[in-house]
Amino acid sequence: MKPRTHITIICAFVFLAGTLTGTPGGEDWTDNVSMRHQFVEDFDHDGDLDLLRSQPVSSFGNAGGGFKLYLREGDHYEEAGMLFAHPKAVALEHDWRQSRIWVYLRGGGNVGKLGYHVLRDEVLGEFQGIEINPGDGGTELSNALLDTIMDSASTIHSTLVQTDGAFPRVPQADEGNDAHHGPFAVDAQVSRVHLRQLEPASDEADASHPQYLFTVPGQTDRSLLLIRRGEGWTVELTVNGETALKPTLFSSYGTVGVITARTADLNKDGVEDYVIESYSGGCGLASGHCNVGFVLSSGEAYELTTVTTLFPDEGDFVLLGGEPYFIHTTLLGVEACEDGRGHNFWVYNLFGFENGSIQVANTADPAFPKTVWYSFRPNHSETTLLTDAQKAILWQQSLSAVYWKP
Ligand SMILES: [Ca+2]
Ligand SMILES: [Ca+2]
Repeated sequence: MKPRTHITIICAFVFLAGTLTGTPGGEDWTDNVSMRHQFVEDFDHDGDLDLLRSQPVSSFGNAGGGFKLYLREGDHYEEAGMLFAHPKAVALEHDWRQSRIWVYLRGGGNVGKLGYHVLRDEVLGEFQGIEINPGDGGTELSNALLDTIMDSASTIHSTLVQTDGAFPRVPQADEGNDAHHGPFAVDAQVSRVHLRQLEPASDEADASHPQYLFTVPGQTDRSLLLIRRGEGWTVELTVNGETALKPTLFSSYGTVGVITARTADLNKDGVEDYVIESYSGGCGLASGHCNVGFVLSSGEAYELTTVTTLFPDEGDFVLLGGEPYFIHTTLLGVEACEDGRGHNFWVYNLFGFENGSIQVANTADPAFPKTVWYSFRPNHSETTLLTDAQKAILWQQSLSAVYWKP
């Protein structure tokens, strides 16, 4: 077996200075709930998401603090050990035998410790590391080592969560999604597009060559085929035995869970279109990252557009003025808001369908683009924490995070 190695960098995305103390939830905030840094990641590479959860933030200093590792075992977690880390300097490396959890621990001045804990057979080993001297005035070698391991280009976000100190529960699939901060008020009358869920034609997929074949019941003339290629997937579509979409890269990375496919006529030409989804996994809110492929009818052929969004669900397909739209979701941070503090925001854009393509269509509803503060309680209002100029920047960022034609 060929060793497969990749390092994913995990960093906290929340703005710690503003949230470690104070009143993150406004007047509803009470002190009997503790805030924890939480990384949700498959630490032991067994296909189940695990938790690395901090001790109370009040015990944290500049170098970081203690974290406990909980490995998912079926419907519960087993404590696998403890490590010391800074929530912004944790990286995870898997090879075929074991995992390494890399940490950088800042000391005084430029001095710090870089090293890892081996995770093997569900046991977390001791810290093994070296003293390095990075930063301004640090050595070239130390800087290169730190940059290589804590490569910010591969950042995966963690979350700051409220806990009552209890042993962690196994999270539910929809936990952490944007439903409590959606673009529409809870009682808003919004029509949804009905999408028909498709079952793969065969569940006997060969594990070494995974593929999914989807057909619409009663429509034997066309079929949609997804084939695993390396880490990613290609999609192809045939109509009456003819190729209507040649094999095209849909998602360039692996899938956590299963690929799903649904149909609806989104571009209203009388021919069913397809929506396919591949969740990327990752920790915390990153687990909501999902590639959504729109396979849209266009004359005799079909065209694929993939977008990356967060926690897509039925609620993201809406009818506005009788026309179908998709609500695209991103989560972005702003360091200095109107209250002088850093906050995170859900940014929503409307996408419309025209023939085989997808377009930004925020003009379809005056509420879009919508920017909602990700606070600690349900909220569906346009934020007042940002200036128009800040919102314009966020909006630009939200659309640059979309992965269009692969
Ligand atoms: Ca695991
Ligand atoms: Ca169509």
